[in-house]
Amino acid sequence: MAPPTGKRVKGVQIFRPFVYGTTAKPFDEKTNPKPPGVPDDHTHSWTVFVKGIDDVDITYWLRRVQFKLHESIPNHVRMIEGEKGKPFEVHETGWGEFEIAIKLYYVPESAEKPQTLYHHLRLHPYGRTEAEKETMRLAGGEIISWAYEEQIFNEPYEPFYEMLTSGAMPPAHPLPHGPGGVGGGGAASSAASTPTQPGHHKSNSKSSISGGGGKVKDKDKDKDKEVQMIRSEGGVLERSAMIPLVNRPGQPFSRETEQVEIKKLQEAMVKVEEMVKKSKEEVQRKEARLKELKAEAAAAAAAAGAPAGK
Ligand code: SLL
Repeated sequence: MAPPTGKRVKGVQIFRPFVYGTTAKPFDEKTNPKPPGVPDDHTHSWTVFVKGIDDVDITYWLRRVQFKLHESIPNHVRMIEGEKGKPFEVHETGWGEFEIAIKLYYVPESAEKPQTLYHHLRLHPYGRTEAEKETMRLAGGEIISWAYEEQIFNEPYEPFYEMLTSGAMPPAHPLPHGPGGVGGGGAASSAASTPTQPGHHKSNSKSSISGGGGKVKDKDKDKDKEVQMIRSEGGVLERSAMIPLVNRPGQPFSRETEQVEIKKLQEAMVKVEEMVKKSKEEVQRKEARLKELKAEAAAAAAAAGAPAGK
């Protein structure tokens, strides 16, 4: 690998959201028939993947991904090369759950060493409670186990910083089948009713955004407006650090989810505080009782007239 050129951009951290995980489905004659050639003991089809949030392209920072599967699987080490706008993924069939090692190889310009994540393939409903498992069972038999993650690039080299921060743009043409580039009020307003269509991006519009915060810093006001409208629907810009505002089917990681989680944490904190308060009161009651008992014992000893310590 050629050594990276240029200096590091001091004091800058760029992060890029991504999602990884597994999706599994039991074989079923009607909903998921077993393809010919699949061994009898295989019960599920499953996929393991790494992809951009909202399906945006991430191959400008992630070059390839190695998935290390269970050794019982033929060719259990799979290297997947990045293809622009497509997830890194492996489709398989099998009967058992296991830990998958997911090794991320970055673009050479980043000069980053590969990094490994671990993910447990789930085939069966899981959760802390029976109710959680039941919810999964009801979801059409599909078992999803996905994680949101943020890749942080600390003080990137200048050329890589350019790659990371230039060219933020809408992820899709706002008109489903419209020809030409993005632009014009009509296109922008239809974007509001047509959420992002990954893989259909043709535009060269050059809205750039700051990697750290995800704010538009373009001079072109019309483009800004268009970007804002797409954002307001929860879609994210390509080459950005944005997180969708709202959930859509198959896209559970958003500000909306974050708010729900924050609310759950706040409620849990209130509960914990109540429990701590009750425990403290209980300790106080017990201490008071202990004091009483000690006083009673001392009084009894004094009444018996026994000399202390004998
Ligand atoms: C278990 N420790 O016992 C795990 C191992 C292995 C899963 C699970 C084989 C697929 C194939 C397969 O599903 N292995 O033969 O291609 O649950």
